[in-house]
Amino acid sequence: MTEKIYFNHDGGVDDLISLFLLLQMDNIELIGVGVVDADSYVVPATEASRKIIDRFGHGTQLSVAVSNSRAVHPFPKEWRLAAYSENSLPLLNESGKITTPEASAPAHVDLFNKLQRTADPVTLLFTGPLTDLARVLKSDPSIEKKIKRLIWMGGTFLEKGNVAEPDCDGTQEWNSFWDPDAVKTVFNSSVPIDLVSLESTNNVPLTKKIRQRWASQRRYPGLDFIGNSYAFVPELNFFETNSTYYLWDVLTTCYLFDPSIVKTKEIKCDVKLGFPSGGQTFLTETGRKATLVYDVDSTKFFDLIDRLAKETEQP
Ligand code: AGV
Ligand code: CA
Repeated sequence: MTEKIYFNHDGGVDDLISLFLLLQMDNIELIGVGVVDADSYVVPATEASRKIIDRFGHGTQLSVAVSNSRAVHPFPKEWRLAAYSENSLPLLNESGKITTPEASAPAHVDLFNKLQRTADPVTLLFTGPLTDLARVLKSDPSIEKKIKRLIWMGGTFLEKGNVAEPDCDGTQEWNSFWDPDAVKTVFNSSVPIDLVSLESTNNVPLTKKIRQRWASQRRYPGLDFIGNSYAFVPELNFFETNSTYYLWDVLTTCYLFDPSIVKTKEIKCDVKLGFPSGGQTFLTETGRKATLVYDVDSTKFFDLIDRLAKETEQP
């Protein structure tokens, strides 16, 4: 049976690649897409999403909903700008028009409506902040029963997160830091959660070697799209910097397709609120249950990306 998926992302380079990969998966049915103004500017990120569905969606009929959720802690502008580059890729602009429409409702309402109308429970894939989901759960807690599970790229239980801002203590992961209260609201629900946190994503940095692997296969349009998209962000060279890119969301999306590429364990966790640790996720016996993805078989992972991207079209 195909699994119904609603995808809420925040327009980063790996969010958009995740959308492309989702459209290649034959074991899922994508029922909705929402875009948040977080690690991107939402206008180009939404247009790019619509163009990716047009170009790589194999005729999938979808609309893309724009979120009106706003940051508690905004992302650095330098990172958000990549959405303009993505939206300008010649590969996405060959036809000069966009067919996939923008949804009429804002993203949290679009999600709510789709959950209300569904007969079978839906799996939620979130690769940005949880704000839209928190708003849905607050507006009607009984909607929970329509959610099969949430797969979220966010949080970390390591000592060091990936936020380097003056108003935090450096323990947070960015998607959690953007809106800590939203994480708390979702943790307080009884929705089953799979967390793809920095524990596993730290094992899959973007490297020169992986760029070369994609470049040498650019005759496949899907791998050309992936290689061009990652060209907008820096790889890991000699040491990690604040901008070093990892395959955070792409790992999360591939885990949905094939959980055998990762290792998981059951945990109990909570999230801190307020200054200076707001957004820090931590383990506690009194916390909520979650499944933590903490390791990945990188060979299987990169092979899977190739396989999905090559199936879309032969050169
Ligand atoms: O914390 C990881 C999340 C993922 O959803 N994002 C990027 C991925 O889309 C935020 C982020 C952390 N470090 C970054 C980020 C960086 N160096 N560049 C861009 N975004
Ligand atoms: Ca993201």
